[in-house]
Amino acid sequence: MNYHVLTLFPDMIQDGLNTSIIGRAMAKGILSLEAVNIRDYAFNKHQKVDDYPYGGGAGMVMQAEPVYLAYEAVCQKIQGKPRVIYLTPQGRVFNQDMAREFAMEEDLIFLCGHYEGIDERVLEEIVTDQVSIGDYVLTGGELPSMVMIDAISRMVPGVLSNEESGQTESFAGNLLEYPQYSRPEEWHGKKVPPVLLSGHHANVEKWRREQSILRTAMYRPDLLEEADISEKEKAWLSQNLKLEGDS
Ligand code: 6GU
Repeated sequence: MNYHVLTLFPDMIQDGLNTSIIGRAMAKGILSLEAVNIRDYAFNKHQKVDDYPYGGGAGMVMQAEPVYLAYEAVCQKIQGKPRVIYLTPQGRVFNQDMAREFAMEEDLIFLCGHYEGIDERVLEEIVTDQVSIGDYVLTGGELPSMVMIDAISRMVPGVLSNEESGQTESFAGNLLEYPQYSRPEEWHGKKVPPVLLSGHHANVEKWRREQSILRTAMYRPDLLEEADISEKEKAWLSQNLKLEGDS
């Protein structure tokens, strides 16, 4: 997977993604990251990339040409036309299914806007996917692109080790992760659930599955409609939710 991020703040992208699991995958050559400075493609006297909006109003608009030239330079370099993700609060809200889908691409271009946005005409020509990371407004597309790159990368084969594997985790099957415990067995008077100390593997798995279902129902009931749970588990859940309500 080769990421190409078109941005006015290339250092932010490079510095933010060179550590931990993503940094390790880059060092191994499973991932690559190129931060392209849009300003390098502003071929005017002051390397200006923005101008006043036609029609007036507050702020500045990123001009079409430097963005387009930066995009063309990437396409030229890789001899292809990859998907171009424009980070905007107007986009589809990013989720785990989208992370899995983007992880199948060989190259991805992320286009980070700033100021009041980017001239609509270049967006029409190059953008294939408009994506938001949630219903709040950020100052630019850099943090959203880093969020997406992190989430996509861990779905790329070879990035996670077996132990880190993305199978039993939050959003697998639209269920949240079960609670985890480590030593000591008692901390601040709180004991580890006895089943986890029992050594009975099947009972541990059953308990974890139940906890996942219960947590999803309590914290993210919106996910439950899409969750893979059996009729028997649904019956178990409604019984236990009643018990929660009573206590
Ligand atoms: Cl993708 N961009 C900006 N600027 N703000 C956001 C966002 C993206 N997603 C949520 N808020």
